[in-house]
This record gives sequence, structure tokens and C-alpha cells, in this order.
Amino acid sequence: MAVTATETEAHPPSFLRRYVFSTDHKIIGIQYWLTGGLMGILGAFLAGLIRLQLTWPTTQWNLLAKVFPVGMEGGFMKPEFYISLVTMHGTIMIFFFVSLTLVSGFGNYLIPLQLGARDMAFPFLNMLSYWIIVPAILVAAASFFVEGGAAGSGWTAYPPLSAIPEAAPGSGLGQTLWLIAVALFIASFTMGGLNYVTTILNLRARGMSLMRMPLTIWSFLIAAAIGLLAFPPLTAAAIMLLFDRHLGTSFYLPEGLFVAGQLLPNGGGSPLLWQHLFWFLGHPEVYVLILPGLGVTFDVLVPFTRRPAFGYKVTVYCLLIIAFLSMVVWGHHMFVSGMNPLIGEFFSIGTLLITIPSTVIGVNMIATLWGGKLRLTSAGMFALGTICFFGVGGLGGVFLGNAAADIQLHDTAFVVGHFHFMIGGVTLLAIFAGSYFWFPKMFGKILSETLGKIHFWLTVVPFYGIFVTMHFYGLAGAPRRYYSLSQYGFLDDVAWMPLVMSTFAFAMMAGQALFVVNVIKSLWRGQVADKNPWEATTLEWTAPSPPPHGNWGDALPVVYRGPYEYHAAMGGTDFVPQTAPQKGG
Ligand code: HEM
Ligand SMILES: [Cu+2]
Repeated sequence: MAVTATETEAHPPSFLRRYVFSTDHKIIGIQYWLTGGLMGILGAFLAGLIRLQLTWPTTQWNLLAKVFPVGMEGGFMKPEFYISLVTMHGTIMIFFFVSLTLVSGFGNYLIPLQLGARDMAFPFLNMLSYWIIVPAILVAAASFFVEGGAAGSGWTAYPPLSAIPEAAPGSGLGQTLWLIAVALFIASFTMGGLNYVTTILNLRARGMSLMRMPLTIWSFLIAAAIGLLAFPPLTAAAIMLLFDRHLGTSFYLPEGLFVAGQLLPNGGGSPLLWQHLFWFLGHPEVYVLILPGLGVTFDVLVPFTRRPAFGYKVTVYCLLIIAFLSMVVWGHHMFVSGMNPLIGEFFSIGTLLITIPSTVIGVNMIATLWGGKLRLTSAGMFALGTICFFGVGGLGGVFLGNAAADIQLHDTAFVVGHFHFMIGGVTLLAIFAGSYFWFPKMFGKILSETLGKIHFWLTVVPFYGIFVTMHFYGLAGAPRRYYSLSQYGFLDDVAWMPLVMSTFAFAMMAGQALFVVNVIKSLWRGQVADKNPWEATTLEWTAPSPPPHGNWGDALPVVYRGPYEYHAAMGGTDFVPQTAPQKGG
């Protein structure tokens, strides 16, 4: 299946086969990275609209009325448009930004390179997985322009709102398109997952034992495995939801529902069934995104501390334990669903157990810094930021994992603040850490460090500003997914907070423009990168920047040692690549 070097030289492929319908893992990785980046910009734009509404609910926005003539009729945001924005912001950020950039982008790019392979195990399947994502995105984007607008039942799509087309404007065609987009995403991610697991288990270079794999690879392997286990239930759930919507079944619909004064004929189903099936996917999905974030953080951190990753094996075991626990704690999203308190206790304990391996990983990250010779590059700074966000996010999780506290905090802005640190922040910073770090390999140019550092501060400071404030806004009782909160007297004391959050949000968005500028500027005339600009040890740094089709010329690399042999104390050449033979062997 894999390409050989001679095959590549024999017939140079056309432009279309080379850059568009390519089966080369590096091109596919870059396609995912770019597509995900564009979706991140779209998701941020939607977040901007949400913030506008929450901060200035009575202001008239004539320009926006021109862009969204229905949702912003007369310049004022309709409630149903607001909830569509929230739904699509969450959906796009999770499924089409973080999943694509971090997991599919870096995964496809790095797995063969860090393992010493020529390509993924199934290159055609790999190309197909990307080209299924494209229609998924088009379907999701089109839903903004259909009657009733985009889906409006949250990224969690709870029935009955999502199951009854007449329930609300966004429950119509927009919801059906949402389900199709998510189904296509799952099909694509499943193909990717099969490719990841097969490639990692079967295509490692000689000497690359499992315990010599970089932590990034471990995190992709584990993320792919949980993805493969958790996605099928959502697929089944989504098909059942489509049946409820279009074929008159009642999987999720109980008896006695009225819509517009009419009694619905459904009966016998339960909306809670969806919540179980959704969160059986939804919680592991969080780890499908966060574990690669942690893996990438380690791989970026280590070359800039010039010290081996502290507790490598323990980190691997902790990742495995987290993966296992992540499959059995989905009920912590449902504490208020009226579940038996004993079952709630089970989910609470499971959730709090996750804090143990998570803390160990955090401590290993910090211990990696101990005694190191820090090189504060943009990539290294983003990796340090990831550790901080992981800590803050984890602290919020301790509150929410306790059923007794969660019953107060559920569906408040506290939750939104918490999950933005974890699934928004850890992953966002890891994406940037990885981008600054591997950009030279991907494109042969180094990103500007000055712009990178300003970008770092304009990301991290506003992020704290927005989402720490959001925790307190939630503690004051502010509910999430409400299109206007100005009429609630109990929020008078904290009425200044939305402006603070929005100011930081717009500052942060402006800061992200620096990254786009940096990418364009550096591609155009950035400093040319040699093979190993960061003096790092893993295999990708022994290939040219960027590597040719087939990656390694005629001979595959051979691995003699672990991934992180740095000796800060040594001075001079303080690192030993994985391909350096052991002395006397
Ligand atoms: C520019 C930075 C961002 C800002 C200012 C922002 C802001 C917001 C706001 C205001 C809400 C809605 C709160 C509500 O009314 O319920 C929200 C929801 C959400 N955001 Fe973000 N966000 C940002 C980035 C991200 C990122 C990077 C992710 C990545 C995973 C993300 C994932 C979500 C999700 C899953 C929801 C929940 C949607 C739902 O309730 O169905 N956000 N965000
Ligand atoms: Cu969860």
C-alpha cells in the first residue's frame, strides 16, 4: 500500500493529484490544518456575534441586517437566531475546528513522520476522509440559509427540540442538515481513526517499539481508539433521531407533547435516551481532543526545556487510564436529569477519579521544566500556556464533577467558562504550540518569533479575561444559552461583566489576525528552515524540511533509543536523535 521512493520518481503526479486529491499524508494533514483554521475563523466570527448580542442587546446593527436579513431583521437579533449562533459556534469549534486542525491535521502530518513510515496505512481512505469533511462543512454552512435558519438545539441537540420539526424555527430543515453534517463528520473521523490505529500499530520503523514512540503518537493512538468506540452509538442515535423527525417513530418522544396547541401523536419514547447516547460520545469526544493537546504539549515542551519528558511511562499509563475512565463518566452531564442519586454518586466518583491521572500528567509537565534550560520560543511559550489552562480547567472540573455542586451550576455561565478552558483553551494553545513548532517542517520556513510572542500574549491574557470572568458570571447565576439577560434583576450587580468579557473577546480575536499575518508573511519570505531548527530528537527532524513524497529517500530510518534524550547539563550538543546508534551496539 505504502509508496516507495522509486515509484514517486517514475511519474510526477499532476497538480490536481499532488495538492488537491492527494493521497500523501503530509498534503492531507496540511489540508486539514488549513480547513480547520478557516473553520476556527468562522467559529470565532459567530462567537463575536454572540458577544455583541449579550453585551448590547438593544443596539441596532444595520450592517448585520444586510448580511443576515432574516435573523437580524431591522438590525435586532432574533432569539431563534441567537440560539442558532450558539449551536453552530459550538458545533463548528468542536467538530470542524479543533477536531480537524489538532487531531486530523497534526495527526495525519506527524504519524508517519514520527514513526519512520512512508505514509499512512491506507492512503486512499485517508484522502476520502478529507473529501467527506468538505461536504460536511458545506452542509453545515448551508443550514444558515434555509428556512428557519441553522439548528437551534445546542451542539448537544437535545430532543424534543431537535426531534420535532415544528418545535422552533431552527428545528426544521436546519436541524436535519445539522444531523447530516455530523453524520458525515463521524464517517470521516472513523476512517481517520482506523488509519491511525493501523498505521501506529503496524508501520513503525525498525526499533520504534511502543515505548519509544513520542507522546504525541501515544495520544493520537489513544484518541483514535476512544473515538472508534464512542462514535458508533452517536451514529445510531442520530439515525433514530432522523426517524423520529421524518418517519413518525418515537424513540425520544414521550406522550402528551403539545406544539402550537396541538397534541402530538407520539408516545413511549424518552428524551433521556438521547442524552445518554449523546454524552456516551460527547464526553469521550472531549478527550479525543484534549489528549492530543497534551501529547503535542509534551513534544513541544521538551525540546525547549532540553530535558527528557519527566515520567514518560507514567504519562503513557495515565493517558490510558484517562481514556478508560472517560468512557464511563458520561452521566456527569446529566446530574439534573432526575437520575437516581446513587447513580449520580457513581458518575461523581468516576469523574473525580479522572483528576488523579490528570494531575499526574500536569505534574509530569511541570517536573519536565525542573532543572531545564528554558528556551522561550513562541512554540515553547504556547506549550507552557497549555499547562496553565489545563490546571485552571481542571479546577473548574472538580466543582462540576460533584453532583451536589453541579446541580447549582448546571447550565450557567460557570460551565461555559470551565469547558472553554479545557476544550477551547488547552486545545487552542496546543494547536498554536504545534503550529509554531512544526511549521518549519511543514513549509520549510520559520514563523516570525516577534509576531509569535505578541500573538501569545494577545491570546492568553484576553482568554483569562473572558473565561475567568465567565466563571464568576455563572456563580452569580447567569444562565447559558439565553439571548438576553438584561431583564434579570438578580444580575444587576454583575451587569458590568459582559462588557469586560466582550472587550477581551474582541482583543483576542484581533490578536489572532497576527497569526494569519505571520503565516502569510513567513511563507512569502520567512527565514528558511533547515532539517532540525529546534535541535530536536524525534524522527521527523531527520527528514528534509519539507519532506519529499515518501518521506525518507531510499532507506527507512532505524530507531535506537527513546524519543526524548536531552541533557541540559551537558552544554554544546545536548541532544541525541532517535536514530543515533547506542554506543558499542
Ligand atoms: C474567541 C474565543 C471564544 C469566545 C469569545 C467564545 C464564546 C462563547 C459564548 C459566549 C458561548 C455561548 C454561551 C451561551 O450563551 O450559552 C459559547 C459557547 C460554546 N463555545 Fe465558545 N467561544 C470561543 C471559543 C471557543 C472554542 C475555541 C471552542 C472549542 C471547542 C468553543 C466551544 C464552544 C461550545 C462547545 C459552546 C457551547 C455551545 C452550546 O451551548 O451548544 N468556543 N462560546
Ligand atoms: Cu464530560
